[in-house]
Amino acid sequence: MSSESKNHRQPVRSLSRKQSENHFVEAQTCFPGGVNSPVRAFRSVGGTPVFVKRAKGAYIWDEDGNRYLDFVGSWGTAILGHAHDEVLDFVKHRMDNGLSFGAPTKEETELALKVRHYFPALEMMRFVSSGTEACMASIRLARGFTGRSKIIKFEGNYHGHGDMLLVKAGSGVATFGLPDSAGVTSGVAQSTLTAPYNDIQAVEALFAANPGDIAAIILEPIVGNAGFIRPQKSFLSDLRDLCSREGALLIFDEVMTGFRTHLGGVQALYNIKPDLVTLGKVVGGGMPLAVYGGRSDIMKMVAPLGSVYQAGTLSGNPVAVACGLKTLEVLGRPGNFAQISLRTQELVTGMIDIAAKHQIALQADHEGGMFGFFFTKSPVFNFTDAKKCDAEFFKKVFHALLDEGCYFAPSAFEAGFVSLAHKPEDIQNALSCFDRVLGALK
Ligand code: HOZ
Repeated sequence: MSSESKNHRQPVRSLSRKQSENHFVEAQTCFPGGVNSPVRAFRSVGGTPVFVKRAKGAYIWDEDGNRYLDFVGSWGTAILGHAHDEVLDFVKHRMDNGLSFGAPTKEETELALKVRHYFPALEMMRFVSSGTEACMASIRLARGFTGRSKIIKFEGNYHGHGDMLLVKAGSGVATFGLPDSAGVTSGVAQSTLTAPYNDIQAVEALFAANPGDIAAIILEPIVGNAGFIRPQKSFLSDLRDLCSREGALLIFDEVMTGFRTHLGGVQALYNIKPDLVTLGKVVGGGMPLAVYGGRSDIMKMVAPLGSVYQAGTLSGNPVAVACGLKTLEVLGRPGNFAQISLRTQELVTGMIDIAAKHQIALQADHEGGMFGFFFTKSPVFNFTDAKKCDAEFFKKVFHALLDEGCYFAPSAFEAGFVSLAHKPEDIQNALSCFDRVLGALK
């Protein structure tokens, strides 16, 4: 048993977070809601966000010195665990050569070849700095390539905060129950058509009503931003067939699922070849790096080869590339991904058993190192189903788990993540906490 795990705290009902509270008061004078990304503000669960001082392995520590077993992992980014020694050494070494050049480096190509090894659909690619950028650029490219203007996305799917994608979006938009975002013009929003996830008939109806107008379908091939929702039966292959038939592009947003549900993403799991793909989070290993890419005939339309413009000073940043390179190297070592998957499976099957023991309705699922759970009786196939979950009960469970030293996403509509640093005893500790919490709250 690791010393981190051995020392896992015994249950306490309330942790002091005085320092976090003080920092939160001050942060609110600087940042809207005191945060730089909305879900972090804890608004949907109430209370004070945990102000993180440091993180190592499967744990984070707050400014009050409390330690938490982390199932957020920087929203999936920290797949090796936090501050992995080999990654840190490699990144520090790279930093000695400079932080940003705004010019090409050989390491960018090394990383691109690694990405293509796992994701052969990315025949050519571009590095950008965030998943938002990757998705925005992929939509512009799909429109440029097809000469069509409309896109289809799914309710509760989140593809970053580009205007055209903030329509019936997931993540913070779903968490806070916002209809859509103010500031997105109706002209822009009108070009975004939406359908319920897992509903191929609804998508077919959109194509029938908009003949020759639809440039692309973009989706999370396993949803993480409305909680964890799996594609049913032939949904992904039906979308593939439909796009091919209609001359529209199929875009898999694997920012969350890439290298996370499978080393080759959901496209490898379900054996589907999308036309364009977006990646983020794991690919940068904790540094701001994301990717979009796909068929080379499409990617050749990107400037300077073609007429679709996209650029960025920090694109392909050398420190971020180094972090991504080492992260993927460690992740790809024999047995590592299987270990993450096994820990995740142990967690989720344990949660299901515990909920059953306490007669609490729970739907939970997992793939690779990603998981999700809803407090609801019925299976969840789309965002409408997800919204039927008991969000009030979730809040109580969330806070009780936090007080037990387990940090889960502060939203009923976000996925959770397990890393290589999570040991069997960490999972057992988390399950003991879950058992105590459900026992106390039922
Ligand atoms: N959009 C992220 C979760 N799906 C949250 C980002 C953050 O708060 O860091």
